[in-house]
Amino acid sequence: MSDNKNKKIVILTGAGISAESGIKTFRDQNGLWEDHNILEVASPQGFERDPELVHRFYNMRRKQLLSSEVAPNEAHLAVARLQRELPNSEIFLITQNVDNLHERAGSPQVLHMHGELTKMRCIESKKVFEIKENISAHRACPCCLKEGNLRPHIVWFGETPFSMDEIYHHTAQCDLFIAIGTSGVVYPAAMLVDLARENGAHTLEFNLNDTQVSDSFHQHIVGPASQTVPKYVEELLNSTPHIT
Ligand code: BV8
Repeated sequence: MSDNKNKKIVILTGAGISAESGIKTFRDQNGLWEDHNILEVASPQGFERDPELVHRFYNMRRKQLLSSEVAPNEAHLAVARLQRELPNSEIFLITQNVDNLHERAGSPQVLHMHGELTKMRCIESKKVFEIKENISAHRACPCCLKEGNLRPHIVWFGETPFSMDEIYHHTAQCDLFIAIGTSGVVYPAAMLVDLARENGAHTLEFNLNDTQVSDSFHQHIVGPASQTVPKYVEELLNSTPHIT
């Protein structure tokens, strides 16, 4: 990473960054997919087949997220601190997570490539609405007043993630690509490290253990994100001169 130009950094987070906030990951022990058939609750076909089941799946997760038991952890706070304090840098935060913990930690910019738990959208108009309470399939949509037209504003399997052009643009331009708490199982997020590396970026993976894409990373920092990420951010901030 040369020092005489703005450092371009892309950070990609997954469920592992929210694990220590009490939010279940997908594929770990007692993860979300252990209790649910993925395609029943996280696919358009599943929603078509049983919208009530899918609404219940997201209502349960939204209720937990908005309860007092869940808050951003030290890893979310460290990412927000880096975004705010690292001089002469452009940091672009992409999350696969549908929780709002990066925003609540104070991150000034967050791109939710897989959508957001606190949002719903109209199937017809595509209008997006903030939502805090439980939704049922009989709820009339606020824009067309039709029952059954509201769906979670979530990217399901087989659907195209949001803002892929912007994601590819930043990833292909960055000097440093950091992945925090993702298993590297889900595409196209899992291939972003290869795009960054092909374009000369240094690549760094934070995880509890090896993942399916660990071989694509130059560097690994192993351990719980709430400990490893703040330590790394502190060191990076202390080692970065303020180029005036
Ligand atoms: C697409 C929203 C085309 C839902 C999610 C065959 C058939 C059909 C499709 C496919 C196929 N093969 C491949 C595909 C594509 C498919 C896919 O990848 N399937 C996988 C399962 C093989 N992908 C898609 O369908 C995507 N769309 O491909 O469209 C396209 C392609 C390119 C360009 C344009 C269009 C859509 C995928 C999005 C699906 N929706 N989420 C919801 O949340 O309910 S995916 C879901 O998995 C979450 O978003 C989650 O974020 C994501 C990835 O999981 P992770 O975040 O990595 O979480 P995971 O539990 O897996 O891992 C946690 C990690 O954290 C672990 O490594 C663990 O060690 C670590 N960890 C745990 N604790 C800690 C920790 N690390 C540090 N500290 C800790 N304390």
